[in-house]
Amino acid sequence: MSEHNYAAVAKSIISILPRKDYDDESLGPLLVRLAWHSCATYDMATNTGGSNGATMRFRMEADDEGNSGLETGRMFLEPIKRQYPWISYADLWILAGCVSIKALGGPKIKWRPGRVDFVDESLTPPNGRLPIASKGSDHVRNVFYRMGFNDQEIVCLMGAHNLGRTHPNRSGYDGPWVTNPIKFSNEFYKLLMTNDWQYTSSPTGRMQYYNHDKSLMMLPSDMVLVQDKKFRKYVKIYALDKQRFFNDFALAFHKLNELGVPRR
Ligand code: DDH
Repeated sequence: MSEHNYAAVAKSIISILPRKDYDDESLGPLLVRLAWHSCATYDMATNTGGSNGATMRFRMEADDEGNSGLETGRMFLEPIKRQYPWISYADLWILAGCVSIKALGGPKIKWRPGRVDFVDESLTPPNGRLPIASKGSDHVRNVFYRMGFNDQEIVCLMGAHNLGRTHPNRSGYDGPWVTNPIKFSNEFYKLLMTNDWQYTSSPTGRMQYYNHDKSLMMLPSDMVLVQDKKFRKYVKIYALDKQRFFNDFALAFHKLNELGVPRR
């Protein structure tokens, strides 16, 4: 084991999560998305991208349209990085995501240190590898198959949309997915199975799904999970069995955050 005290870093991250002046009063969902997007550039065929390198520090990746808003997440972690300068950004961002999922009532995610921060900016993966919310099942499959995931893992990972919300000033979409966006649960799947969804324009003109009183939303890419028969099977399973969702999610999120990380 390394002499570095990662448990202390985790504790410090937990201490900054509650925030009265931010969204639903927790930074957790934003930090989960930061961890996800630092992994989601992975390409199995070339073994490039992924969380190793923390390449979102570099302008090109930071400016990828899909990463809009994540500078705020990185900024909130700066005091932690200053407190523990020995931890790499790459490890810190993933640790923050894992710790946030647990702190918001989700499963414990296995996490291992060892990611490094690339100095060479040319190792930044190309833009355009992140999923696009307006696209259909082919696109969703292409993105996740590129990372090495199967249909069950896709549906399971998308369950992270039990947390947080979309922001008109970031993605252009509007609203949270579930009634309590700072509690990890399987409500997302239960809601997907209802027929309460209207395809309507958000205030910024983005087409999305709202429920009857517009208090909840789904992205077109979320709705794909019930429109596509092969995906829908897993939505049903996770809607009915919260424990199975938690167990599968812990495995899939761990797999996600190990993609492209060199291990002996
Ligand atoms: Fe997501 N996501 N996501 N997402 N995501 C957004 C927010 C959050 C897509 C689009 C969006 C995953 C998959 C997809 C989280 C976690 C995960 C927003 C809103 C959009 C748009 C951003 C904003 O306006 O602030 C698309 C498309 C996909 C897809 O794969 C097809 C996955 C797999 C995860 C994961 O963590 C494993 C979280 C958490 C949020 C809430 C962020 C917040 O600030 O709150």
